[in-house]
Amino acid sequence: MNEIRPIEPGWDTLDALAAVERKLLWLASWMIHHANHLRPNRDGLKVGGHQASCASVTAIMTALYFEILRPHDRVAVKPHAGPVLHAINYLLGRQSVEQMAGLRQMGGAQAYPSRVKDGAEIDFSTGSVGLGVALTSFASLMQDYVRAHGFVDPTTPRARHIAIAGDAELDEGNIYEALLEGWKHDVRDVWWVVDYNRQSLDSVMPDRLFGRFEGLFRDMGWKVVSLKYGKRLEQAFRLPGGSSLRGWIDECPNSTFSALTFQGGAAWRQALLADMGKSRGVRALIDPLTDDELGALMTNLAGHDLATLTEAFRAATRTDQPTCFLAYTIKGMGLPFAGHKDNHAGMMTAEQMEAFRAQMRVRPGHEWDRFEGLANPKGVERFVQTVPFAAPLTPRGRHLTAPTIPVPAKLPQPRIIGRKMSTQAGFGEILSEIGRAQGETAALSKRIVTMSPDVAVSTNLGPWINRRGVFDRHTRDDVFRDSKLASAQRWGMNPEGQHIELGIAEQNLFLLLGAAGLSHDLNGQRLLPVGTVYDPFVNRGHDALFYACYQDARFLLISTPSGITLAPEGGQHQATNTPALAIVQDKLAAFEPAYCDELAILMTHAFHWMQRPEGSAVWLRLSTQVLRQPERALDPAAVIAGAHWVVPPAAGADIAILYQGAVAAEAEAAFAELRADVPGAGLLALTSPDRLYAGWRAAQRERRAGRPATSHIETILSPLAPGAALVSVLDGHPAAHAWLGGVRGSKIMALGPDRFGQSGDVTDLYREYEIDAAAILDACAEALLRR
Ligand SMILES: Cc1ncc(C[n+]2csc(CCOP(=O)(O)OP(=O)(O)O)c2C)c(N)n1
Ligand SMILES: [Mg+2]
Repeated sequence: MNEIRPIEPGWDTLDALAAVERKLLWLASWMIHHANHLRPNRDGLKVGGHQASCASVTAIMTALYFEILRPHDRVAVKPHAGPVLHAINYLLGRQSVEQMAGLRQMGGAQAYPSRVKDGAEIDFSTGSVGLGVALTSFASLMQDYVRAHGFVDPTTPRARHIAIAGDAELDEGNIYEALLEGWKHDVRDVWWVVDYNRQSLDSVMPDRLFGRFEGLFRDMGWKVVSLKYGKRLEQAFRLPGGSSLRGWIDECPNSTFSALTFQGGAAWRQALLADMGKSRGVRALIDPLTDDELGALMTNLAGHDLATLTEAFRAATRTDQPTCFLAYTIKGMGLPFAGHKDNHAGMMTAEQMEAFRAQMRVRPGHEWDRFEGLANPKGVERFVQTVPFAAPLTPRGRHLTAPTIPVPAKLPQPRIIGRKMSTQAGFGEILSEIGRAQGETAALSKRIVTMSPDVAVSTNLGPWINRRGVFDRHTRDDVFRDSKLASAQRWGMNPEGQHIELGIAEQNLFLLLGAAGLSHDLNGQRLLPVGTVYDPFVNRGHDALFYACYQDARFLLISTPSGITLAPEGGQHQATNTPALAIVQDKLAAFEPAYCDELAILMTHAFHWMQRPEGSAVWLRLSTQVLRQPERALDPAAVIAGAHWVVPPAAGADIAILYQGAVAAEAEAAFAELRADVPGAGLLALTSPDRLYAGWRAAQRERRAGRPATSHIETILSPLAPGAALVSVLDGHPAAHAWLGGVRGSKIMALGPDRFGQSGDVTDLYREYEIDAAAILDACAEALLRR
């Protein structure tokens, strides 16, 4: 099965791979050493880096990148192996010495691979362990999606989606959520290659864990390929005494194996002879070997054996079943702290590095040279140029592009004016109208893909789904419909469907939004993903949301219903922190409309903004609060910028009421009374404290740079008297508004629930949490008095 190809007389591909592996081990170690010891350190902080983690996975990455991968494959590399990835790209001519020498320095290579900061050679950012691994499964699902919808030329080769994972990543719960979801969707073209060094950050893993992983993966329909021993050990096992040796290693506790690895050949000999010196054939196996040779034999695990690795990867030709390779490795392999339980952040000392340099035959001053110290540098150079992965995916790197999908100036809209309806219902109706795919919206409609973690119907995605169908690679009938049982919801699945239904796992929603939101870049096909989730459970998936934003994925998040307005549902379902979260999350433009006319403007904007190079993902926080929809003319630019006057203040007015979202009616009621006393007062609708704050900060930066700039919030508050009182209200923590007082030095009374909610009706809860009209009026009175 193995295809060891001669390159030149006496030299074949395995020799070349071994040379590359050696070079990568040196470069990754040197990069980290350089960052920590050879650069000026201005703040005295540890720079850090993971030489042992890199050494653990170097052979695996060598085999993959220099033999197995094809340019269209997509890889998530475990975060702490970033330096190996940079070294690989360097050997392939796609990374600079400056970047590597700047590892963990501003402007240099990032600590952990970053799509955005490290540029176009990185397929997936990693850093929060477990997420990059799971993302490969969702990215593969989205590959199937774009192909099933006919967006991709079917002759384009399918990408394998590969995660190179640390074994401790398998402790993360999101891995198992992703495995289950992957099973449901019958994912394929996925490989997870586990660097099975049986060490995490703190220590050696318990032995009891082994065997669990294999069973778990198999239960989820995966093929598991356990790669335990390298060729030399396998050969020794076949000799007399070999079966005893194998039995001994198989039984050896992880911590003993690690400790012996660290201690080296003499310790191995002592342990082996103590345990099986009398077993037939064992001495004949061991005695002829020097200590070094014995140490090398005992640590000849498959994850460091290029022949075993390439053979196993090449043999995995089935694409229809995801495959997990459990490749046994030693953390720190080839370095002085190999196997030591404390080696995670361990770093070679200057003396150890010098010894390592001598071993690698690297001359001082030539540390960054590509092929320095190799026996056959020219041969390796030629080999590197011919590996399949060396063919660039695009001339600009691995990030693809896709044209923008035209968005009509105005989305088709249901009749809204005069009706009593909520923003959540409005969202469902607008999306349903888009789903008709008539005229100008046809193109937009085709590229929208919705997704929800088991809350599609209760977040009003139902009408859209009825029009566009549920996605599945296989056609599955809707049993209720076929049996003529009444249901408002069609649930037949087919490859043309445009809704992806997930189980209740919010991390999966955000990972899928992340994968779908990178489709333009990964598949060269733009999608407009729309995900719905209950607002409080944004918290449940927040790390994955943060992760999706960090990768600059583009999607529309709808969180609904929200706040204590969920009244009877009680405190666990009432998130008050999300409006503040919306402000502080980068690469996510967040809005909270109160009325459906604002919502329509914001949805149109979202489909634009998601596609703009300078844009971002968009978040709309919606509500089930029913409000009578006004007839009025809105300035879309103001709604998008974050605030518009419902009733503009008189010039020099002393007070304004500001509201956000579902509490609009309370603000209006309070305002009507306030106006009787203070005729010039203003009523301001806040559609996005997030955009207002971002705009204010941007204007401040401009002004500091000496350029004139005025932000929307400064402009819109400018008719008020200097120091005018602001009374603001939202169904969320008032910290989201507190900053508004700083814009013009106004007094601000920010109202909003700042304690856990509870069951009740809106009347009781708004009173209890002081966001009803009476509370707003009290705040106005206090604010005016204090002036
Ligand atoms: C979500 C998350 N929690 C904690 C960490 C800190 N951390 C970084 S690496 C690591 C251990 C990783 O062990 P493993 O995946 O086995 O990697 P390896 O042994 O190959 O270094 C931890 C806990 C992290 N990066 N992400
Ligand atoms: Mg590990």
